[in-house]
Amino acid sequence: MNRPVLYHCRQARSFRVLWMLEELQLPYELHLLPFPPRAMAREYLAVNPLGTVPFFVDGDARMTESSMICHYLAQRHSQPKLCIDPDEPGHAAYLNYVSYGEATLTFPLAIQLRYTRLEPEERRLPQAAEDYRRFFAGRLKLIEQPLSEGPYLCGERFTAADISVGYALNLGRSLGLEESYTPQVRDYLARLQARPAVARAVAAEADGLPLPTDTTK
Ligand SMILES: N[C@@H](CCC(=O)N[C@@H](CS)C(=O)NCC(=O)O)C(=O)O
Repeated sequence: MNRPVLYHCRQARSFRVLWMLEELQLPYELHLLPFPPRAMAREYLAVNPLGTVPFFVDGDARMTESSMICHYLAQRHSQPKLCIDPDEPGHAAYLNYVSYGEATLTFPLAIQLRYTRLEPEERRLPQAAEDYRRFFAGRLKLIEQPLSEGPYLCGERFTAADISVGYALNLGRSLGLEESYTPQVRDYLARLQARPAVARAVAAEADGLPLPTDTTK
């Protein structure tokens, strides 16, 4: 069987998929791209017209949404089991957290990142950055209760939901927003970051390509 193929930029949302592949210990083919690929690797537009990462190929499947790729992989590979099935308690909450990590938590961070660091000085928007910092901090409420009750969002089982949310929390920390994390959220992030699969994913992406700098081109 062909190995799945992942197009990835270091530290971008495609890291979620790399992390999931390492959790499942699947063989895969990794294509590392400079950031942003639509400007720095224009031939990539023939692969993914959006120019975004991840782009994931598995047989006939073509996918561009990082959290959903993690869920897809978790459903197709049961050793270890990294999802909550429809017939198990907590399935709805699991699905909700998978999507929440991207749609609710990463979205305001992307605006923060863009208007504090990626845009050239004259296009930065301190008010937008501050508004979305508050937005992000307020939206963390949803994970505070489950993390006061168990080690992971869905209780004792580590799942794709933790990868989706964990990526966002780590990005928030790298943007200096860790002060809005409760002690339980901080411990949770440390627990996720200590996973051997994270270390393997970091090693896999460390090939010296430039870090994300400019999305305006
Ligand atoms: N919702 C998508 C977002 C994908 C996305 O926007 N990726 C960013 C990197 S974090 C990207 O490729 N940006 C480059 C660009 O917009 O040209 C996901 O979760 O994968």
